[in-house]
Amino acid sequence: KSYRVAILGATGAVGTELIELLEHRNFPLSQLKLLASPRSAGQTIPFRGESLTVEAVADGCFKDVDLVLASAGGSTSKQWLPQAVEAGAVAIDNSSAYRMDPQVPLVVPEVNPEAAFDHQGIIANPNCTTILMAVAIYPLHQVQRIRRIVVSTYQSASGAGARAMEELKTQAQAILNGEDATPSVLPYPLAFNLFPHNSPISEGGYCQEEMKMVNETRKIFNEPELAITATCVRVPVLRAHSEAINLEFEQPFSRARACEILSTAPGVVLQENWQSNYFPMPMDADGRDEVLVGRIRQDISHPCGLELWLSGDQIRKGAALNAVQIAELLSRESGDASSPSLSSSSVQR
Ligand code: A2P
Ligand code: 11C
Repeated sequence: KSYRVAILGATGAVGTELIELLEHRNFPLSQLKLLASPRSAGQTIPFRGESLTVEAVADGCFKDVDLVLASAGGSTSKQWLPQAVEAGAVAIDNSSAYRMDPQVPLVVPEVNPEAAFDHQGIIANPNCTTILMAVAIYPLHQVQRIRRIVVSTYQSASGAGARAMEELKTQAQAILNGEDATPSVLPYPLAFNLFPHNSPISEGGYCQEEMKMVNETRKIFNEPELAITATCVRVPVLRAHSEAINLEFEQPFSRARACEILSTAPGVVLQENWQSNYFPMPMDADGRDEVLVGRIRQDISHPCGLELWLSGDQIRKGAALNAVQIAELLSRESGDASSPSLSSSSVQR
């Protein structure tokens, strides 16, 4: 079976990657509709040897669509996805709009693939920092329960979209040229600088990005009480996020055992060379599907503590790839008539 697919936000950083992944992973599709704002209508994008024209999202545009991959921001998802589901499509949403909705599964295929089938039309893709951390630590959590997570992030411009990536490049050049480098996309200059994550401050002084890491990880792991604290920082990297993660387990967990588990964990590449001080870096993670994990070491401040470091491509595994993997899960199950699938008739509304 092949599917009629629409990408909402096709001209953005994640949308561009979605198109590339659908092409290269040979997703079974019979039609691809590219949707964005009216600003991009008429733009053409190559796909499988053809030139596809971007359309402005509009009433009625989902009537011949089986699957929507959305990455156009929360308000756009809220505005259009109910209509897409109503028209019979299944939507995989990259925005934060539906993630904490109890009716909506929040899925990382390496962690909770079964949750994807329990949908009512919308499936949420987690925040990028959450996905990268979940892929790296869930295999350890399965062996020995994690009691507390302390995470600090080093997030690239790509997390703020294609325009923020462009701004980092032009700003760096402007600074080197001694020209005006006033930002217009991000709130502060990112070139040769960093700042605490630019999402609004919410509960108790945590920013929204930090609370996403707390709440989304709990939902994906199905561990509503898991203790998590996060500090999120935007750094002048173009693409790929990094994270320093401190884990406290219920029992001591040796570095050797953690390395053994992570060396075969799905979606993880263990990357450590202690002699040359070579560990995961965003430049190595850029364009890769896997989360690179390294610098695994015993926490000298706690008998049950373990430290680790990761870099992962925010646009790829942190967003587009995770969404395509969810679509692949659903499409594989569609062959089995008893499973909820991508066909609208099986979606219970
Ligand atoms: P457009 O390029 O027409 O503005 P990024 O995350 O890289 O900033 O990309 C955001 C994506 O979401 C783009 O494809 C953008 O389209 C799309 N988008 C933003 N706002 C809307 C909207 N109101 N309706 C449809 N698409 C939107
Ligand atoms: C960032 N993670 O790097 C954010 C961007 O909830 O999907 C994505 C926000 C989200 O800035």
